Amino acid sequence: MRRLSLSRLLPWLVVPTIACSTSAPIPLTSAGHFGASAPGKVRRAPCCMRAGMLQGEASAGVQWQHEWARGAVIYQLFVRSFSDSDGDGHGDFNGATAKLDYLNDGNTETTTDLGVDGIWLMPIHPSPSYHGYDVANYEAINPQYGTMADFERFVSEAHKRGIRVIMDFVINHTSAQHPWFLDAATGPKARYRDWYVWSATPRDWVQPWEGGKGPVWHERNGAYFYAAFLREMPDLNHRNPEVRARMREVAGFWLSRGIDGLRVDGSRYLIETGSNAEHGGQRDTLETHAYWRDFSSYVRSVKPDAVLVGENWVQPERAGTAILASYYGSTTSVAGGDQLSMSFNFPLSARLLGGVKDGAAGPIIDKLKDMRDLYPAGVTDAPFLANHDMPRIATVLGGDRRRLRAAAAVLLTLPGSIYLYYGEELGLQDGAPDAEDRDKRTPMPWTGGTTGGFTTGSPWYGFSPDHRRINVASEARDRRSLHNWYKTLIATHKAVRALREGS
Ligand SMILES: [Ca+2]
Ligand SMILES: [Ca+2]
Repeated sequence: MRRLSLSRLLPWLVVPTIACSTSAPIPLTSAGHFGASAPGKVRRAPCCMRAGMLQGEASAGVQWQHEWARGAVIYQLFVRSFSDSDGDGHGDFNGATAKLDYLNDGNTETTTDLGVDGIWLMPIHPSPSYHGYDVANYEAINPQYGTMADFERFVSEAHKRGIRVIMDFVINHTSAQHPWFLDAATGPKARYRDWYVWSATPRDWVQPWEGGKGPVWHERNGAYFYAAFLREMPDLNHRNPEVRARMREVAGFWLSRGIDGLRVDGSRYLIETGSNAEHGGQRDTLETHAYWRDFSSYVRSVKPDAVLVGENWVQPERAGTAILASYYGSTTSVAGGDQLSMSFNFPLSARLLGGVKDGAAGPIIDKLKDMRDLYPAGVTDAPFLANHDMPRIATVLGGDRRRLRAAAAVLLTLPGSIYLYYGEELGLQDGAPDAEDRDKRTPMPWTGGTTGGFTTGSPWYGFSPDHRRINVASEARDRRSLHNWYKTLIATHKAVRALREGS
């Protein structure tokens, strides 16, 4: 086991606002994996994980082959807000394809591109919402984003440049407009009735997260359906073998079209067994872990080099990290974990933001220690600063360039698959403070012009403030811009094996 000292690493990168409060080394295993014991040896884990392992250990599966993901830099892209090719004001696949060279031109000699290794596409399917997290047809492309041929060309052009493409897989629930739900809601004898979760009587459960107060049982035609998030997003019944088979089919449909991985939305909430208040049964259930073990085994069987990235949104404390650890599952029969191959590191994100804001590395180091103690050996982490559901980092840090540079430097020296949120590399802020989610998802400013080089028409939503200064064209020209700092950090991350692999 080699040792990597964060306090030695950071000054080398000239991080101006971080003051290390401790010089304690962060032990990592030789391949930069978290966990101090040998691969294959199961470390401390929550009881739900150990119980789940018994079943997983019985069936040795196909191994993951996604070594590419370790140290990869992946760019979260909202198609609607990235680039519009036809002037209707909504970003689309042809627009995104035209901008691929900005992300990675596939030529290692050039320094004009960001140099990312992958893209995470937020939902791309037909949906009644602008964001698409309520899918109305899992095997089609949102017509506002283009055609299936446009999508396939995007993936093929990305692959030509060495960019992998991960897509959002919204599996916990469908849209209330999905034909399955429209049928299910007609009555108890409907063909798709059992594809959703029904109760003849109302129940007083609430949303299963900290501070969750919203109701989750909603009346429709004299019965009550379960929806963890919103009435418009009814939960699928993943206990139903037909639903399980159908969602595997959906995953296979996209993996066979070149998709390199799935980002699974709401992955803690798949199968509910009782009220959260009384039984903790609306999240992290044994049944949910068993589901991911089965699903993971299926994905490995059809595309072993794919990744499964979980949105397990947990609290920043050590207990939250223990929950993330449990979603890797067992590493005994499957190296890297027999459930989700990684989870977004929400606890670390909170510590990164807090640490950079306060100029203190201690909370970050403490979290890295939690991970070392709790993660199974040999797994890959998925660190990030912020995503589409969180205030943008530039907003949190009040646009402070020194702190933004520090945040980027810490992020891009962490081991794991590193996720950037589009516009983060520019210092893009939210459209309005404390405003609605759309303000976290504003159009990408390519230039300082009225339509920002995003569209020739009228953008579907307003730009974030100051886009005449904060845009790709002007930052590309400025040697000292945040954009150029990101490019330098990504290039360094790729060139230095110790940064890429953490050892
Ligand atoms: Ca368009
Ligand atoms: Ca569910």
